[in-house]
Amino acid sequence: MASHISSPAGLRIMHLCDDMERVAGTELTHITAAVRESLEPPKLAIVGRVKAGKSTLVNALIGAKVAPTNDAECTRIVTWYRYGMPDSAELVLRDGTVRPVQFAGALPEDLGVPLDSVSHAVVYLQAAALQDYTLIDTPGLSTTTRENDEATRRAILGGEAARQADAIIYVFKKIEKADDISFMTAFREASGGSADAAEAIGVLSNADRFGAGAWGPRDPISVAAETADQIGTEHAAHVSAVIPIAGRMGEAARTGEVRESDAAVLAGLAHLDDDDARDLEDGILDIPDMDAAAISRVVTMFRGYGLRHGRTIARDGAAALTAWLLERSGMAALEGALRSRYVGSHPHRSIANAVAALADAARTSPHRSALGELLNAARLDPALHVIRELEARERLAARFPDDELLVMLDTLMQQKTDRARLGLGRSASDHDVLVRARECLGDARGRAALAGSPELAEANRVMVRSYQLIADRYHDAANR
Ligand SMILES: Nc1nc2c(ncn2[C@@H]2O[C@H](COP(=O)(O)OP(=O)(O)OP(=O)(O)O)[C@@H](O)[C@H]2O)c(=O)[nH]1
Ligand SMILES: [Mg+2]
Repeated sequence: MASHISSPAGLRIMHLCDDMERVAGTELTHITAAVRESLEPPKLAIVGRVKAGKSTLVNALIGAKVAPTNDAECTRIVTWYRYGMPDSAELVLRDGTVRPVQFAGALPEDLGVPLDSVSHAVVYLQAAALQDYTLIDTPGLSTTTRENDEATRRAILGGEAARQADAIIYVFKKIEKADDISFMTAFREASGGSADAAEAIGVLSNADRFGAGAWGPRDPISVAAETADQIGTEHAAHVSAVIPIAGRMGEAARTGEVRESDAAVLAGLAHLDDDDARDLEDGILDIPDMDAAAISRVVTMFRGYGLRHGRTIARDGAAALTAWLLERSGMAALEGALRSRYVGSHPHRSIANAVAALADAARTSPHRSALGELLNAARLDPALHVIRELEARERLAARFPDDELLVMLDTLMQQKTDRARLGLGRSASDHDVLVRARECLGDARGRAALAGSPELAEANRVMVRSYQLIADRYHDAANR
């Protein structure tokens, strides 16, 4: 199976589990299995009625067109998108067997087994978003094919899966229907009603076609925002928020579909008034001196909203047009909401909990001294320094909730590169990183010496090591 843990700390814990199993045999496997599972990113299931725009949203979040989308009913099996390399896929059958399946940018049309024998597919991709959460794309509810509807209910509500999905992204299309609400209620019940498992966030899709549509008198995205607020207020018991999304625009932006030539063609249509632009979309206007195939590609890509509002922006080129699509699509708002609700400090807390659980198990084991050595070595490993940062942060926050060191510790823990941890830009040289790390180290050492409380002293001592570890990483590189 492809490895799906991406953080150095997560990988270090996986190795620790391997090492402890080697020493203690099967005695510890129930603990190590639970620990391994706790390190996995939260699983978010995207559910909703057929053709609501679920797979389009999955692609927009992943930043690649991997989930098939179509105007006809399209997603046939529940598909998990997980972080992993190399890009690959496997089928998990209902009898529990797992078999590899070819993956060349998409799952094959013919899976080689009857569809009804498949529980779900798992696709491994190296996409940054999947480091934070696993996405589960599902066939539409209330579909014309009963089997698909049942497959979704079984996957999301039945036995295993309701517990496996940590939260759902519920995609409403237009106004919510009674079915939508009953499905969310069923999910909440199937997950045992526990607050964590029953989380749901709503997405109101097709925002670019709301109200009277892209060519109507009001901006459809504003109309969608109002409707999203109404649904959110009315169904606050079921969804924590409802966010309006133009998923197709988000998908085009995030997957880098817009070429410089597309921007040029769209900009070439800027002189048309809205009526003519609309006629062009409806195929009843020809523009003789422009390439018909290029126009057709652009009209299909920017259907409606982009064609009406994007033509002037297109003059600034593909990058500007992509940034505009992204902004109008609402994707950033959705990603922010997912991050704050489901990612947060989760990785560090689960790392700390994992070590605590393994230490507990080791204490009562006949192999405790050998296991204790493995644990100690792991605790001293730079990859797990983040646990010390988290513990120092929690102790400090309990006593001084507004202390400015908390922000510095958060930056150290949450940023993914050393440059960002030090507040430096991406263009900073290795030498700059080394100099800055040493400055920060000196400051932290000074504060530790003068600290007026044990919590402050400890937080600063932990930060001394944090900056020392960064300096060590850059010492050789900077002197080369
Ligand atoms: N204009 C517009 N079209 C969208 C949007 N989201 C999806 N679409 C289009 O709607 C069609 C259906 O989208 P899908 O993502 O396949 O819908 P789905 O919910 O996954 O459908 P099933 O898997 O069959 O249930 C596709 O042609 C998409 O391009 C959107 O926000 N705006
Ligand atoms: Mg789909």
